[in-house]
This record gives sequence, C-alpha cells and structure tokens, in this order.
Amino acid sequence: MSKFTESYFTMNEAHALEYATSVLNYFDSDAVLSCKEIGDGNLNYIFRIIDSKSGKSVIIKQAGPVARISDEFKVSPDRNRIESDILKLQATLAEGFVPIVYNYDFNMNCTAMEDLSDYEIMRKALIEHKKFPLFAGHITTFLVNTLLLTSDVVMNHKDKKVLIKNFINPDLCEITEDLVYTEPFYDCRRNDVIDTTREFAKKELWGDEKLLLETAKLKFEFMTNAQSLVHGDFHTGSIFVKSDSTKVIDPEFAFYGPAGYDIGNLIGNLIFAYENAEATIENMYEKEEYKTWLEETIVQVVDLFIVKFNTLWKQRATEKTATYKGFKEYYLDSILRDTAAVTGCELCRRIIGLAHVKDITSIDDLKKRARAEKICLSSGKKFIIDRESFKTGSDFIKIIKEFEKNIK
Ligand code: SR1
Ligand code: MG
Repeated sequence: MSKFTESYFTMNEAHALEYATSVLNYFDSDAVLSCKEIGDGNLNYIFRIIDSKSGKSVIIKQAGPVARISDEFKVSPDRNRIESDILKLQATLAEGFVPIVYNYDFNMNCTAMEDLSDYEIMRKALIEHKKFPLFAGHITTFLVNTLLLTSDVVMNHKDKKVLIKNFINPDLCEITEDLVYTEPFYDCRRNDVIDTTREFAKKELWGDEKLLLETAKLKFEFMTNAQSLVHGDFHTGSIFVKSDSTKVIDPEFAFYGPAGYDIGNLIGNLIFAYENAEATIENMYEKEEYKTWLEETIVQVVDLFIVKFNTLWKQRATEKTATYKGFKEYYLDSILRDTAAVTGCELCRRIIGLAHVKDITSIDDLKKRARAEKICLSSGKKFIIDRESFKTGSDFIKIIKEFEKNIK
C-alpha cells in the first residue's frame, strides 16, 4: 500500500518525483532525478522528471478536480482516462503523431508519457514567426486518419458505438458548449473583452439575430452529430512541432462529434498567428514572407485534407450506402461546411470569451490589437453565416484578406 493507491490527491513536484520512483518502473535504480511542474495550460498539472545521469525523462500529467483558469469549472478527473485512451488509439490510427503513453493510473488520474521537450509548442513558435514547411502535410495525415477511420464510413457501427460510450465526455463538452457556442454571442459575465472590441461585439454580434440563430444551430450540431472521434481542442497550443516532426497532444476534450470541429479549430488558430504577424512584424518584406507561408499552410491544410480524404475513403470505406454515387461528395461538403463554421466560432470566442490566445493578447500596440480583433470577429461572423460556401483552401484565406483590406 502506498499513498498513491489510497485516495486521490493532486500532486506537487515532490509527490510526482516520488511517484516516478515508486510507481513507474521507468528509471534506473541509480538515477539522479529532479522534477519540475511545467504546465501553463488552463486545466492540468504537468510534471517533467529527468534523470541527469542517463538523460532519460518522462512527463506525468495529472488532472485536477477544478480548472486552473477558474475554479468555476468543476471538471471530472476522468478526462485523464479519456486522454490516455485516445492517445493509445491515435497511435494506431496515425502512427508517430502522438506521444507514447507509458502508464495510466486510474486512482491518481494521471498518465505517464513520452517527454517531447525537444519539440516546441506550435503557438509559441508561430508567435516567434518560425516556419514549419512540413506541418501541413503531417497534420492533414493525422486529421484524415483519426477522423475518417473512426467514422461509420469505415468502422463497424456496433464497434463505433462502443467507442462513443467510452468517450462520453460531459464536463469538457459542456465547457465547449458554453465557451465556444454560447457565451461569446451575448454579453456574458464571464466574457473578457477589451473596451473597443466590446462596442464592436455589441453592434456586430450580440445584436445580430441572424448570427445568433446560426450559432444555435451549430451548438446543436456539436452536441448531436456523433460523426468522428475528435480531439476536441485542436488549437496550436495542442501541437508540438519541430522541423521534421509534428505531435498532437492534450486530447482530453475528445468525444464523438463533428469531424469539422478539429479542422476548424486548427484553421482558426492559424488565422490568429496570421493576424499576429500582420500586427507585429515591422519589416514589410519579412511580414509578407511570413504571412505568405502561413497563407500557404492554411490553404494546404484544407486542400491536402480533401485529397487525402478522397484517397483514404477509396481505400477504407466499408459502409455499403457510402458507395452510392454522390454520397462521398455530400459527406465531404458537410465536413467543409462545419470546418468553416468552427473556424468562425473559434475566431469569435478567443477574442470575446474567457479563454484567450497569446497570438492576440501579446500584441502590445493596443490600436493594432483592436484592429486584429475586429478582423477576427468580422471574418468569424462571415465564416459562420456563409459556411456553405467554403470549398477549397483559398476560399478560407480570401475572406481574411478582404477584411484586412477593409479594416484600418
Ligand atoms: C476552462 S478551459 C478553457 C479552454 O481551455 C482549453 O484549452 C479549451 O480550449 C477550453 O475552451
Ligand atoms: Mg489543453
């Protein structure tokens, strides 16, 4: 009996170090270990334990009972099981694109996994204006494999329903239902919005009944369309990058939902990086060069997704009715429509809602930040309302460029 097999408690660095030696059979007996809490996310505690003798290291991620960003959010620590289960599944669907899970601990609600400290968090790297030319190729393989191979198009429908059950994630879905689909679209107490943007939001979003109706439809789609096993929080802070490799982390929001949720989340966050570049890069030549790379990345994410989706469908579709003429096109169209809508919701909620993104909040010049926020909100609204019209990568970037031209 050890303290780690008795009742659950949230660990500090000393506990995590003791856990690594007494529970994980990972380090050598003569290891010289140190532990640091490195988490800066909204929800969990992340410990990195290193053996200075061998250089071996491990990450322990523990789920606490309330969110770190605000204790208003009571979130079941069971999300840690969901995270470790989906990481194991994704490792088989998209090999090499997720950290290896070494151990999941049901009692302590923690997972020991591969340390990816030789990678950088993509959001931070993009804010430093670094380029990753292989990223679009990597991430579209991950997206197509994880989304299509977990759908009814490919899976036995009963097996898929077992997965739906395993990945029921009510607390974290509720966070998304509130923070993404509801609160940004009215003057909610929990919103966190700068004054100039508040005025803009009042006029352009909160008072627009047509937009509100569309957000209601989208919220119900999110809650009811069990299409694919989605990551559920696929922003650039959930992606580790280096020049030749990409790893997707943090899938604790995973559940069966619309496939476009992940793709739209990613595109929205690439647009935040694009607006960060627009607002912060002084040298015109450097700005143009960096924005061109981001633009190509956004276009490729959509266009390569379409190409790889069509190929994988041909190779792996098993459902008889899915082979009927026109069905694949109908299905892909619906994913692109949802992708555009989620891009729009993400653009609005990170500007108005509780959880912001550094790409925008780190813009020191307040006038430039206000302009970036207006571009995100105006295009966000258009992505939602005109979501049926986004068919290719260039459709997605076109509207950002239009608003950049018109908003001074
Ligand atoms: C209460 S959690 C706030 C946000 O952080 C997560 O990363 C999700 O994006 C969530 O919406
Ligand atoms: Mg996260």
